[in-house]
Amino acid sequence: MTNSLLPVRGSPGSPYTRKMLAVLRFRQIPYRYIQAEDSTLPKPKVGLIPIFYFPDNTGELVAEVDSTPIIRRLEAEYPQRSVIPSDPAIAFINYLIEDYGDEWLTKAMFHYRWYYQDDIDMAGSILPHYADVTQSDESMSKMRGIFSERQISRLYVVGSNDVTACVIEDSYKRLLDCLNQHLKRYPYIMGSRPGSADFSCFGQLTQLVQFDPTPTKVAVKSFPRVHAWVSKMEDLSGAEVTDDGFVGGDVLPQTLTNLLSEIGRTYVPVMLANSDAFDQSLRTVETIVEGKIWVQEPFAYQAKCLQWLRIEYGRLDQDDRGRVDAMLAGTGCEKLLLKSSQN
Ligand SMILES: N[C@@H](CCC(=O)N[C@@H](CS)C(=O)NCC(=O)O)C(=O)O
Repeated sequence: MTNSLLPVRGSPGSPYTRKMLAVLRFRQIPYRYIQAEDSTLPKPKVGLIPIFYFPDNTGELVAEVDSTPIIRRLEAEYPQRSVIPSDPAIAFINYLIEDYGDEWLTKAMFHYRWYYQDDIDMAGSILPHYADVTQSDESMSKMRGIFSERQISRLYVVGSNDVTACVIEDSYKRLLDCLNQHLKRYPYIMGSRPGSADFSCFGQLTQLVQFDPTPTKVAVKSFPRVHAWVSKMEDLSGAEVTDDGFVGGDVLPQTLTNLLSEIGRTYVPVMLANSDAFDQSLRTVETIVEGKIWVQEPFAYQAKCLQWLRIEYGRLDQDDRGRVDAMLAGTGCEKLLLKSSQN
């Protein structure tokens, strides 16, 4: 029986795990969720969660990580209840917002979790239990110290430091405001049915809006609608959707354009500066975001993300490129595509 269930390894404290479980539920794809180390399963090439175990053509399981391509693979293998808009221009917008959720919003998630003492205490005392709740209190308190120190020492990886803290926090609050405005009219970011962009933002927000005390306070006090949205997104297995449910046409709703402008203020300059740092073999990424200095170490994976985004754009035909260009004009996001559009 379990053979027909797609095995997925993850953890409740992992935003990407939450993203993918919510996709599986919405898409009504039967899965089994593995929350513990299982030595009988193969190891992925990169030590990240969530891990999906797909059977190869001999039936042998192969471990895969990286939620964005896995979502596309699931689309090919399970046709029903797609999370990718069929209109290529809207699919591109969905891809861009998905990447923003995965690559920018995660900075807020990691920053808030490991920057302030209240948040460090909560995450440090709860997260290690996810590996095994039957561990003794002694073992847990040891784990708590090791785990917290390791995570705090990695804040620099996402670019969180004393200089960038307020840029990250302001961007989180503006995002909540954008979502709050948008959700007054549409149940999902992508319209009246959820796209993969909804799930990437949701994944990060499960932690920001509902777990870590400092960012949760912001949401509860000022954005209860977004808090409720996150709870509803968790399990959309029974949500009814129609083929024309995604936003469409040539003009996006103003609230979605506002979200793109928010993306243009933060994600865009940092992704561009990061990619330039790689091109020029710089040891530090330095740019200005919202008038403040942004410094971080170059992040190879995010340079690849920008390449992939440009490849998606390059796949559009001329008509759809023109539509995307018009949708992005003036939001700041058009700057991401300057290189590829010159090709
Ligand atoms: N790009 C990956 C990112 C996955 C990721 O960063 N996962 C985190 C947990 S949410 C992780 O496994 N970090 C390594 C660690 O915690 O040791 C995806 O979309 O799946």
